Amino acid sequence: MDYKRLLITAALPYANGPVHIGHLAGCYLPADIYVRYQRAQKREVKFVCGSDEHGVPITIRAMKEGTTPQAVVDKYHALIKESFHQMGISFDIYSRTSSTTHRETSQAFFKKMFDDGAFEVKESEQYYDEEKQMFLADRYIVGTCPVCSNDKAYGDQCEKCGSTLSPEQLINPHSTLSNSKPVKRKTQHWYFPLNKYEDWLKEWIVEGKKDTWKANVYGQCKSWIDAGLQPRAMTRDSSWGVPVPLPNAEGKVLYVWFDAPIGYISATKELTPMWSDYWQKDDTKLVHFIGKDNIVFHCIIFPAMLKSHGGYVLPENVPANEFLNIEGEKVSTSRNWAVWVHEYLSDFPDQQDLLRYVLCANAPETKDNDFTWKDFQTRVNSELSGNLGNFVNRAFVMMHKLCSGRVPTFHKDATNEIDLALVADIKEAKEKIETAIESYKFRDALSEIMAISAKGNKYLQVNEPWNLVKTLDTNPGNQKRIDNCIHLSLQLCANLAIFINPFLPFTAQKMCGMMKVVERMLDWENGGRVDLLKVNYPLREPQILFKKIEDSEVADQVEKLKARSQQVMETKAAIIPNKQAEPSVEKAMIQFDDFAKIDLRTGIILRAEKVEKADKLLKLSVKLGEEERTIVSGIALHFSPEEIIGKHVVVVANLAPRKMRGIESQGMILMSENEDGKLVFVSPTEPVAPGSEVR
Ligand code: B3M
Ligand code: ZN
Repeated sequence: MDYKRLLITAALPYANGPVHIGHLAGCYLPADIYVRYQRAQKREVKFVCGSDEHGVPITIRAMKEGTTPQAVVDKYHALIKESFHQMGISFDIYSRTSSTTHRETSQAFFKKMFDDGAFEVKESEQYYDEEKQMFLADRYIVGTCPVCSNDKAYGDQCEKCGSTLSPEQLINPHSTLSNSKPVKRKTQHWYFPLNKYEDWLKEWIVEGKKDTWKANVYGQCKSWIDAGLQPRAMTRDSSWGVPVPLPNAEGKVLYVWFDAPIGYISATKELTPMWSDYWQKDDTKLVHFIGKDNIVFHCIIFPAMLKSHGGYVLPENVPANEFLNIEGEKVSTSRNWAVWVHEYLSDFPDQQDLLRYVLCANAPETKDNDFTWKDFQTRVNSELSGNLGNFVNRAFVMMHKLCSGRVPTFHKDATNEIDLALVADIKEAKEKIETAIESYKFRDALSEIMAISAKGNKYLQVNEPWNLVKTLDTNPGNQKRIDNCIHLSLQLCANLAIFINPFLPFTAQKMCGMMKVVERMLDWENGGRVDLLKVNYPLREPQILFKKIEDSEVADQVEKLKARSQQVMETKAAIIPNKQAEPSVEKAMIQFDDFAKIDLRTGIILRAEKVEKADKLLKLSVKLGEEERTIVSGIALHFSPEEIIGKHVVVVANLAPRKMRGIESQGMILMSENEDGKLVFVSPTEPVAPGSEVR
């Protein structure tokens, strides 16, 4: 089918943390390459994305950071948006699912399905926290893992042994919000009967997409469908999300995987008044770029929703990538084992293309892949710099040395087989790159580009213009050979700029600057031509296109990765009950994010009393805002209970509770020591309301 326009989406990242290079490699970079290529083809294309700001991960993050979900999404939305922008991910819009347009769009979508009778209402029993008066998402319930006895397993998964769990399987479950034992309560939700779409999905995917969808995507879908589909709840009990637009649905929000993909529609609405052309006309090619963990949502659930609602186009393709591991280990945000994009950008300023190159050359297109800093260095130094950068630089240097800084004439009468072969290779390269990109094989496309650049180097090598010039006196005909060689090499440079542009847009810009051509030259239709640079046209001095990566930079990055995850492990170990305090030593550098995890609050000591049979401990009641906390503090040898009542203090409010002498301590008071070894309270120098945040 001939398409009139393309709508390209990249998965909406959860605004619960920064983006790492695995995210880039997984979907944002391939999507961006594809879109930049389509734009160069002059096709009508829109590229939409935005932050996914609902769902449990956001509320969990808010809890960890001791702040509100809104504050979390505001912070990370801004950070993520900026990281993408700086990396050159060229969205036409980067929106967010907390926008009004999105709320209205997703509610209207739900309402239409509801009115059409698309949902089934079901009652079920779910865990409820009586103290906090709310239903608990699986992640809010912790208990002992029935498989490995880890006592911090979540209601959906044990992170220690990796088992998938349901809250019912946990031994001694308790709420992470109040620590109380949750009770079962009846609740009602709207279920989308996916089972009713089984036949349609079989036809649409299993039969229809066999030859066009990537094997990893097709395979996952097929095994889901073969296993039989179940009705799935499309609403949740929560205070954070898009409210269910029905009467008597108080406290219910849309399931995050119901509203998030509709975010693509809302973002398009915000982008253009022509949004419905993109979503509702058959001649739109819709492509979702995602990571492999999102496959069922984009290939099965969302299409079934679109189908049920009616009037929407369905994805033509869903090219999902696998995962990128780091230095041989899975990315783990909780262990801080990741290369964060904003950190890369500050460690390697203006070197976006180095990362874009390595992440594409090593993209996890068909299987999980490993990113190592050593490999980063090798690819940058020997491939990018050694091949591409080297070729462009040689062609320019030679032109300035041997052809007075201008594009030399191409002499037809001095053409030889080697010239003709290169011209043919350039044409062929264009076609190969094109075919690869159109079929989402970006690694192959990139390696075709590097191959034609390598041919350029070889072409210079066999022509040896630097030797031809030495024998000009005796062999005046050599000038024509020199001219042809430099001429074609420069035309290849122009082609390389066109080819590389979707992949390394910053480099393509630099090359345009060196060639003194406008961006229009980068139009894809110009690829394969060898008359792009006009004869006698003066070109600029070459710039160094790619910075080389030093051994020390590799070592620093590996060290940084290890030190950070080590730090996390130590912090975790430090909150294991009854661990002896470490002697005071200078601590390793931490990132702002590490600091931001600690919820420091001001408080006032309301009551204090000695703890029986523990001569060092005082049991304190501390007022933190509306709340009163019990904190057991080892300060009894320094203070009498009376003298500290009414003191203003600073409390670590999100320290995991620990039992001391049978009393649960719910936080820690910050103290310092003066020269005489006497403990002193850290407290604000002017009165602030108890419960105020310390930053
Ligand atoms: N936020 C999950 C993820 O980041 C989810 C994607 C939504 S795409 C509509 O993996
Ligand atoms: Zn376990």
